[in-house]
Amino acid sequence: MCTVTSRTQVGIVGAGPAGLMLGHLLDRQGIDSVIIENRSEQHVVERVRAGVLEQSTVDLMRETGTGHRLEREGLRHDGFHIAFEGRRHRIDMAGLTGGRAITIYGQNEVVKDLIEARRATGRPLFFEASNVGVADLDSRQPVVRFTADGADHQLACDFIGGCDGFHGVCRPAIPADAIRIFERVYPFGWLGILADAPPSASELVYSLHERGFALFSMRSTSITRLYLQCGHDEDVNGWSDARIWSELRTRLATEDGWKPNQGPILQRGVTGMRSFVAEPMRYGRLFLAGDSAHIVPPTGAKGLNLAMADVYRLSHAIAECYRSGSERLLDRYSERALRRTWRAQRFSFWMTSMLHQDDAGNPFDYRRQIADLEYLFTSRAAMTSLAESYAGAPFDHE
Ligand code: RFL
Ligand code: PHB
Repeated sequence: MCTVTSRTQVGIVGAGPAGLMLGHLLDRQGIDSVIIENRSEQHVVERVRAGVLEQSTVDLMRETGTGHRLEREGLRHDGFHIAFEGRRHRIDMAGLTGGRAITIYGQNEVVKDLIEARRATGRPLFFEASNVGVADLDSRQPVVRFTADGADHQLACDFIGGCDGFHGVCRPAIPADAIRIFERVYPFGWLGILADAPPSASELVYSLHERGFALFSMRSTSITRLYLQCGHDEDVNGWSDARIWSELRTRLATEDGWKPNQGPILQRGVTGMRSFVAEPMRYGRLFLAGDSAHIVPPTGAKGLNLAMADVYRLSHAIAECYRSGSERLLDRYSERALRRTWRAQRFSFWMTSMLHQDDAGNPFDYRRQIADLEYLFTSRAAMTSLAESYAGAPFDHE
């Protein structure tokens, strides 16, 4: 096999939301990059994951020319509901935050739009790359090695964006004594389904039930997205369609007669829940962004949005370095990104522990959770705090 030696300004490992958006933001500043992804394009655009985009993510896509379809097809939600003890209670997110809202738009649609934008620039994007590795990270010319299109590639870079998710190769390439891991694994996971059924409510419903958490969401006016708390490593094959629907209805139905509509199940999967942070998010000229540096449990709907906040910050830092030679923003990147990360960790942990039933099922905890929720809905201050965190703070690059 021949070896191709080439050079770029920024080597980006991973074509998820973080890697693709980083490439896009750099391109807009006239900075060259090569994106290297180990899965196929089909796999990447069909992967069903996040659905909630914060206001800042929506604004970023709009302002950088990738928001056309999002504007047409995204569903703007000004609020959401939390159900407990048979009743649904609304959080008026926009009213409490001066107009900030979320938009429902599938992560795979975001990825499709970003791939299209990448293609339009003509800059390189490799799918199905194998043997991906990074080296010389603490030198002035780090390298990404990979095999693609029948050749071994040696890509010399000024910087590497480690955007390869939780199971990628970039974080493990950092020497163990240069990184510290903070982690909490929860004894539960989510079983998620996509159902061919029109959503029976116009906003999300998070539910605390004695049998465990459930969540009603959607992807469009004809597709419902639903989640159920299950075991951390639950075998999805142990769940028949009938059992899934029965459990969803039991946990979500409220006394006013509301329940999710049923329909054929189009897709199903289980995700174990964890909180994870790697510090710092930089080693030499390798910068981690998105899930490669941090994982939040999905209850706060923050993971994709945090990834976008990271690459927004990183693209500014890299651009400033090329423009003025100053490494000031690069040097602040990790500390500032971690500050936002820990805020999202705090919020996601709180939402998760308020709404899930622990394995041990201590009745004390359930009563405490109900008290937490009752307080929430009697206090405008508490609701405002929740609404602010859920809608997300503006992105910043300082
Ligand atoms: P990704 O999306 O994992 O992308 C990483 C990419 O890197 C590739 N890769 C490699 N490429 C080259 N060489 C290697 N050696 C590689 N190893 C891996 C992978 O194939 C992949 O394409 O990380 P990124 O870009 O940081 O994006 C993060 C988000 O995907 C993640 O945080 C969200 O999906 C989390 N999340 C949610 N976030 C939200 O903001 N709002 C939500 O509503 C929300 N809901 C969710 C979620 C995650 C979920 N699951 C399945 C974990 C709901 C669920 C159920
Ligand atoms: C989703 O629609 O996939 C979704 C919604 C809210 C969450 C997590 C995921 O907290």
